[in-house]
Amino acid sequence: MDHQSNAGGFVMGTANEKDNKSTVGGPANPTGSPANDFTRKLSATDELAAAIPYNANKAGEHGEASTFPEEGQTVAPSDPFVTGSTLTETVASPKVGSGEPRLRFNAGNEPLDRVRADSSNQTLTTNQGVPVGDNQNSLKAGYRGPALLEDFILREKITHFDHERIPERVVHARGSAAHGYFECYESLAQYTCASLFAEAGKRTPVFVRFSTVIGERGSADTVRDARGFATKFYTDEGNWDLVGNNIPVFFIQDAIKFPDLVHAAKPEPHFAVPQASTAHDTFWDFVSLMPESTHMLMWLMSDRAIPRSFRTMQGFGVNTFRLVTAAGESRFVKFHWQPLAGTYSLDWDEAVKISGADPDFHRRDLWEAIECGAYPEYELGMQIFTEEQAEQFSFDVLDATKIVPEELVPVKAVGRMILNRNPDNFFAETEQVAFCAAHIVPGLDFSNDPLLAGRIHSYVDTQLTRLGGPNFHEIPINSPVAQVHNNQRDGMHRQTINRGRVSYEPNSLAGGCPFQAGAAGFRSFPEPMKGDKVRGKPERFADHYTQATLFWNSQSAVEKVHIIRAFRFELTRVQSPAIRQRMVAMLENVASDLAESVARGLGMDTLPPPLPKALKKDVTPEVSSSPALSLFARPGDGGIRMRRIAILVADGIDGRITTLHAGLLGEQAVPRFVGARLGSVQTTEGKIQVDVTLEAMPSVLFDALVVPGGSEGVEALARLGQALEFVKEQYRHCKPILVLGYGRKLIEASGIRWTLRAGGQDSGLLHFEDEDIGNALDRFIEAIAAHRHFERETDPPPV
Ligand code: HDE
Repeated sequence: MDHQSNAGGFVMGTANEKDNKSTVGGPANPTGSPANDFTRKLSATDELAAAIPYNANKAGEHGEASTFPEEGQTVAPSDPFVTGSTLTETVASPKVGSGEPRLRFNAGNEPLDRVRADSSNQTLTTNQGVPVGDNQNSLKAGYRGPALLEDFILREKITHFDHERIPERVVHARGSAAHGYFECYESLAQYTCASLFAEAGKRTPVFVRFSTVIGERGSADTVRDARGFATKFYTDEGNWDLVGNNIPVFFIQDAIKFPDLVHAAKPEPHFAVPQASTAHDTFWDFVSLMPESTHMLMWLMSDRAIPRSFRTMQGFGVNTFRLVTAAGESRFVKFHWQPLAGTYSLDWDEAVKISGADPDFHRRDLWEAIECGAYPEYELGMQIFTEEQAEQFSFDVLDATKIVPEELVPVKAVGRMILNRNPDNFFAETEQVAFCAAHIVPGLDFSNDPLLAGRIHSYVDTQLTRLGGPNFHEIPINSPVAQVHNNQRDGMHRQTINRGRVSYEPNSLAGGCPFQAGAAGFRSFPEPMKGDKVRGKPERFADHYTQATLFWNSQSAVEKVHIIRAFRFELTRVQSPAIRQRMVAMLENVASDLAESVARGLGMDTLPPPLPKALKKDVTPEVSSSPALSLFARPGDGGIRMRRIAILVADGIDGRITTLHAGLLGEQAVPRFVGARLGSVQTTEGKIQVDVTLEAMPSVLFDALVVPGGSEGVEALARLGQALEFVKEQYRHCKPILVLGYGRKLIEASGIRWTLRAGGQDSGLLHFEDEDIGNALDRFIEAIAAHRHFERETDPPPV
């Protein structure tokens, strides 16, 4: 026999010898010739190792050649058992499976069906599958005796319960999510080789989580805050997370300031107040010393920060990213989401009251819309531009406090996203989903935005604590639909059972697998780098005000009033006058009318001098106004789907109201009969059932109001304080109100005038006779589609 021996003294068979054996740990009962499976495996393994005599890729890892990485070297084994962990893998059982190894396959990437559980017609068990006979009583020594330590059923149940909570997200703790899909309009191959943009009609599953930033997990939905808009695209080349916000800029320019920002905004540490609000000293102290936050503050004080619904807000990638083609060409890109329902927001007074009436307002709205089949829809847009273009801009595209005005680079619509499935389980999906700014796919890449760099690090890191270790990618909601094959192993809560003994690369013992994809895999854009290693910012980052002014100039008169009021509210809550002064001094650099109005609102008699500017020279912006920055730029499709409409009812109202109710339902709106108590009310034509009560669903939870006719019913409503309050609040929040026949008495009893204070018609206050319901419906639908009727608004409100 001609054996080869290696340094470790092992004696291995050669490829020609089919009956060789390990001399270290041979089979307990060697069978000699003909070769048994064990010896066949040894020699076939050696065959496989011998087929890779050296690492042929090594030379390509260096110099120029490394920019086009080669595919890894592989050899197929002569028999599948060669790369298996064990020869006994063909032994089947209800636990280990079929006994047919699933080669080249990771079952962990199969659809979520694999982990969904339903208990219909099943008995209750412990976590070990043991049927539980009694789920009412713990085990005791006698009926009145002490509970026994041996009660493993009680102890398992309580122990699991004790550990049900996981740490909440450091920021964006409060959120709601849905499944859906993204559909590409056309091939974007000329800009990117990302597979999800490869062809028209291509669909990619998505999971989207919307969130507030500052509030804790149980905080209210309608607080003033930026909203997270994070989308996980389960592409066939891996997961891409577009972790954006509903505001296109951010407070800071460098990741190193993020902990400071969040500490300043979160509840003050000595007494943990206030919850989910920036209206306190530490926040305004910090931002007034950080003038780069001015632009973001303008957005944050606008109605963008109190959206009506997740369905009615835009989303933005914020940071500048890159698109990369198959040929390696790259352009910059900014991502935009546009809601098809249009952009609508709440009124501040309304938002505050909703926080009490229904803290889950946005969560409920998203859930109900999807359950009703009114699937939220958004269009994905891209602003695509070259580095040369970017160099010409008056601002730096690596500065996350700046937008690229649409006048400079238009937004190209590239596809649509539809959210058409609610999660089955909030914790398993919405709470455990782990978004990460570092999750990108071939065809996309990062820019050098220093905020983005910090984000690339932060998101994986935070999950290690929140989700308890490095295997959070295996949690079903996080695992890609693309197959996962690598040599990462072990760690807390590992799910994958990797077959075989190889967990390193290069290898020959697994035929080189899994092998590197080479040029077909992810390749970073080889952006040339120059410059000293420094801590500092480029000059253009020092322009803190030009785009804040651009935003201000682009707002309608109503939006400007709302911004002034928001500053007034927040700064009124600030205890320190010096901080208020500093903020007003900052706003003087944005617009003098803004600063003056805010100062007046704060009772300041004189304006402080403007804050000194960091940038001494003036910047000439490309545009001085950009209509797309107004919330009113996207009124939506004119429909009234999912708008909640209250119809006040009491015994004696005019029965023809049911025709109106049916008409509203026909438009996919959500009309509700609102009465003093549940049960039925008697109309002039029959009975109708009350859906909800004035106390359970107050005015702020509705988008519009109908006051029916019928003298007896209207008189009854006019005697109810809650009904009068209801009407007043609808009016105050500028919502459309349809009044039928005698219902006008309720309007008058509420102190509401039919005409505007400034004179002229109130387009949102409609009166029709009871028999004219057809016309009334048409006009009412138009008024609801217009959302709010701000011409009615005065400060302070008259009713
Ligand atoms: Fe985040 N951010 N962020 N962020 N962020 C997190 O990750 C962070 C930033 C955004 O629904 C955390 O899983 C740093 C900008 C969203 O689960 C954490 C910096 C934008 C979500 C984190 C930023 C965002 C997060 C907390 C500055 C808009 C919620 C929990 C360098 C483009 C995602 C978690 C979800 C969540 C870090 C700035 C959006 C701690 C360090 C700018 C939508 O990793």
